[in-house]
Amino acid sequence: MLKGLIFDLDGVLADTARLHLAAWGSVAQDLGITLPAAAGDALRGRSREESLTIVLSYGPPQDYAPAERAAFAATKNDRYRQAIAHLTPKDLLPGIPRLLAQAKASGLTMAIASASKNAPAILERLSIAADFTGVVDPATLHRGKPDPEIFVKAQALLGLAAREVVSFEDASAGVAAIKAAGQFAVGIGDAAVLHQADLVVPSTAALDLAAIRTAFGKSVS
Ligand code: B16
Ligand code: MG
Repeated sequence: MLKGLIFDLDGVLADTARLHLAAWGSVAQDLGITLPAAAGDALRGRSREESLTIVLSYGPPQDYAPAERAAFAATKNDRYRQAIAHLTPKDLLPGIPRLLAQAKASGLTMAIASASKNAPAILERLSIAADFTGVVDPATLHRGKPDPEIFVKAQALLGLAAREVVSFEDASAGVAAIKAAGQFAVGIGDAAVLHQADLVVPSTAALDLAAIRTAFGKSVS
């Protein structure tokens, strides 16, 4: 029986993936690196440290000292935080307010499984922090997505079993993490990229709790 929903944040609840990309793009520009179009997908769902490695891989090979890398990551985060300071509830992606309302009305409990250390601040800006029973602290994780750890921890925060939750992701690494956790995965985006998901919708506007329940019911019966 479906008892809980677990959400990735960036690219699922809010369109912050473009803000991450813009902040990395400006840091890359400072370093004389131009990010290719593929960078958007490559950076989706990756931790800040992993993202920096990906950004630097688009430039000429160079050995940066740990302090330099930390400074690049801090600059990116400063610029990203300036961008998220302007978020309001209007920045929730289409279909998300309705889905959260449907979930609350039917008594489902909800948690956040975001790799972002800025997730609590973003939830406050979007005025949805109170909707979630738990937010996994990414600082406690040993491994990032596609490792299942973050989704297993989110499920534990809800006190539920894998077969009682549905998890939502926009990144292929995130969908892989959900499946490795043994949970039902709803992918949001390109079905070819998110082929491991149990159900894929092209955008958040197409999310509907009744349709998700139907697909979930078939998977557990
Ligand atoms: P921060 P998600 C991820 O969030 C983003 O998709 C990814 O682009 C970002 O690098 C990562 O969070 C870390 O974010 O630098 O704010 O700690 O998609 O897992 O909600
Ligand atoms: Mg995401």
